[in-house]
Amino acid sequence: MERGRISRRDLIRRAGAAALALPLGGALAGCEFESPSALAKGDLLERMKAAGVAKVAIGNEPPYTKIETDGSTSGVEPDVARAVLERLGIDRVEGVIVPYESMIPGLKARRWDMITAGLFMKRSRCAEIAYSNPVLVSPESFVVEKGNPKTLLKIDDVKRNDVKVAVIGGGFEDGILKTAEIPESKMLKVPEARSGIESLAAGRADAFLLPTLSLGQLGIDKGRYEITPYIPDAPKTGSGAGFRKSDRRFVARYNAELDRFKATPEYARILRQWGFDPEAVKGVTTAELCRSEG
Ligand code: 6CS
Repeated sequence: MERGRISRRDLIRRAGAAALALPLGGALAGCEFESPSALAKGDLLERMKAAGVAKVAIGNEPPYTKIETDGSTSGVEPDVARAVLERLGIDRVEGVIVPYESMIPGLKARRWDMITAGLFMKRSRCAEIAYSNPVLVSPESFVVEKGNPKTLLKIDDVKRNDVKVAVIGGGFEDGILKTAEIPESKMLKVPEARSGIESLAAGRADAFLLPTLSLGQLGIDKGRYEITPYIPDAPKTGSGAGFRKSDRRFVARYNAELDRFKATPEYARILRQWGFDPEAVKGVTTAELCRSEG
């Protein structure tokens, strides 16, 4: 394998064990792992300006976040964050790949400055971190065997049928099933999106629950599987950037720039590039999304 290049699978496997700093735009520099450096306290904007970089937690789940073949970070959330941060004088964004359930603990431990992963807003998360204004809203779907033999179209169908559904452990979908009081025996916890598809192929699950757009990016075999229509009884999923509550002064400045950016054609272009509808988030508030259970 060419030095400095590791496979996507290897990247995900290793990322489960450690945070991985991926310089934006630069090649993966020898696959070193960035040891978690406790970020100094003080004003977040000043700190990021002094460092010349914003360190952001991502999940590497296109189209929300993506590691490009050159090791750079993209996806709808990092691309929007990059545009807003540039307006605040911070030119570089450095993605760190971590599991969703590690994003908030790592933020609180000051291992990264912010979360730009499509970490959907819900009551329990909004109690722990400060979210920016919403960047996007997006639907959820199942991927099931072609023909949907178990007729899984909504969360209630999981309740009423003898099925097992794969979800990312600690992710928003895990919370959806728990809130619907679906027993753990009906859930299969997987570490990330690709292993959700693998669990279907291995016959360990009847469906995989994930954002519709993410399922569309997994290259599933359309001869064997299909993605269901949007799930009508799943809570509205929306995300923005996540910050420590102690950085609320910065969040106010970030929101002012984000709101101005959301009025530009560039914002609409970024969302559409990744398959999101910029109109869908209009009028949606953080307070509204933070009322979601889960
Ligand atoms: O917010 C979450 O936990 C979910 N967000 C995305 C973009 N994918 C799956 C994950 O469970």
